[in-house]
Amino acid sequence: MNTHPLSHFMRTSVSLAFAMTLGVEVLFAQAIIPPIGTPLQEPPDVRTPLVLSAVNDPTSGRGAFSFKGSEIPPVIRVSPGQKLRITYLNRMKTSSGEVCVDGPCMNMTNLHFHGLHVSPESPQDDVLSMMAMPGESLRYTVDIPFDQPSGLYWYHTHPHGESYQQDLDGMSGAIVVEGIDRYVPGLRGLKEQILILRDAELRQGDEASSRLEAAVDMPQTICGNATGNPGRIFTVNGTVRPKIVIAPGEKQFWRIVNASPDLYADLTIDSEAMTMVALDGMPLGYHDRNHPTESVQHILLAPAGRFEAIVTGPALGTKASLRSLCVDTGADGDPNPAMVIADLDLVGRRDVSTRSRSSAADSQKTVYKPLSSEAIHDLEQRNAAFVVNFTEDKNGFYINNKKYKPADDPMVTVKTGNYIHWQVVNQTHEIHPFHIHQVHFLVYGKAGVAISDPKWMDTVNLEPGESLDLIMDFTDPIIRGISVFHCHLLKHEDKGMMAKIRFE
Ligand SMILES: [Cu+2]
Repeated sequence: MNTHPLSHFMRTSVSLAFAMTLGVEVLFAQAIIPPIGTPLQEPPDVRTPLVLSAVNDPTSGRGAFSFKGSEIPPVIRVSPGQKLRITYLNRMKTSSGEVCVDGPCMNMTNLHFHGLHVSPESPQDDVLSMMAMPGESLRYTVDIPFDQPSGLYWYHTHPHGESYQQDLDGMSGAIVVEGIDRYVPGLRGLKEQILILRDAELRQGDEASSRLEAAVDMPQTICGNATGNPGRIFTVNGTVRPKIVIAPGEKQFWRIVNASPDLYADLTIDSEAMTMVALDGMPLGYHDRNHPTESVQHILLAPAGRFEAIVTGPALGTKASLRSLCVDTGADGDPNPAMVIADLDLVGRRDVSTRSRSSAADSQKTVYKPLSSEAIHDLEQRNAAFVVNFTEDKNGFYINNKKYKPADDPMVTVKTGNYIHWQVVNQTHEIHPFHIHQVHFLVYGKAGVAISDPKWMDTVNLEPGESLDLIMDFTDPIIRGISVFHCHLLKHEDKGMMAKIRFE
């Protein structure tokens, strides 16, 4: 269940309901959420180096990132081959009003660079030994490799036991690794929209929450097998159901990250097909230069997933919205009903601050990393070198019957330099997204049968009872060190569904 203990919600939700009538800004959740139907807010861009702070919002007390005096997390733009330098200051309070899995949150924090093929050792993407208590700071210098796939990544905090609450509070932001236009030159000159999906919480029996449910057209009928009441709706860049200006026939480049700790988005734009360019930051052309795009009607984004696509403005007179369809999370899952995420505004005036965000032409060569069908077939024939079993009971969540503890030794050691066949098995009655740090994997088989159209991802959903065959890309020695893999429903991760891996 997703109910939140903070009492401030009542006050903020009431003011939201009031504001929806008056059309003024209101305090809601972690920050000011403009009223429904306002234009999509563009987060600020920043290049390395930068200073980011973890703070408690003075009104709500909730965790937040502070950047240049504002609580809007910036979009970090880096190029392959660059060093990403971040000074991260923990300015949160020593005592928290929020509740984490083991009692009151301690407000410890750090950063994870989700999807980047970088070192898991300090001062890089180290979520195990790098940890800042209130008053402490961390200095990150992350070497982005030259062959890092160009696409959409994200940063979020990763303190085991507190990840869920901090991510729910909105301590996350987008990272763009520049250069995706090398794979799809047609992206050059297109208006880029970055959409960061986070959460606004609902409270049962609360009038303002009912209004929010109505505002996003959430059906009152049960969706799938999950019981209970919906606990969340999506926000986009901090706004409930914003308007996205796009002219009829205009092509735009939409880059969407699902930064919710536990809501799935099965994204669709009414009857419009979208032209997918990348999934989880990985351009489709990176492994298959002859097929850099694919037309899709909808795409399932698990928590932490990213989707990048060319969207075409529908004909004038059409009503079109970006929606999430009902996701059946299973009998033990939390409800994940359909809702409207944003509306396409075909006649709205474009804001004047439209930036040309596609990367400038540079001297770097386009990187391709094909994996031949023979190599895939060869890996298919071998038994899985490692099997990840997801299980759960009333006491917690487990990988291979083990509940994660920070003092654990690595559960598995692998030698870098190779592609390796892994299997992930979901033995529970709810869905879970599997994620591993530092690498992407090819999802190439389901229940032992080859998938006709396999995709490279860094976070993949598992249906109840399902087993997936993955080809892990452990080829690059840059990942050497101790890292983790886990369920990306962050409450499950906090409750033990995580394990360490040693890359040798
Ligand atoms: Cu899970």
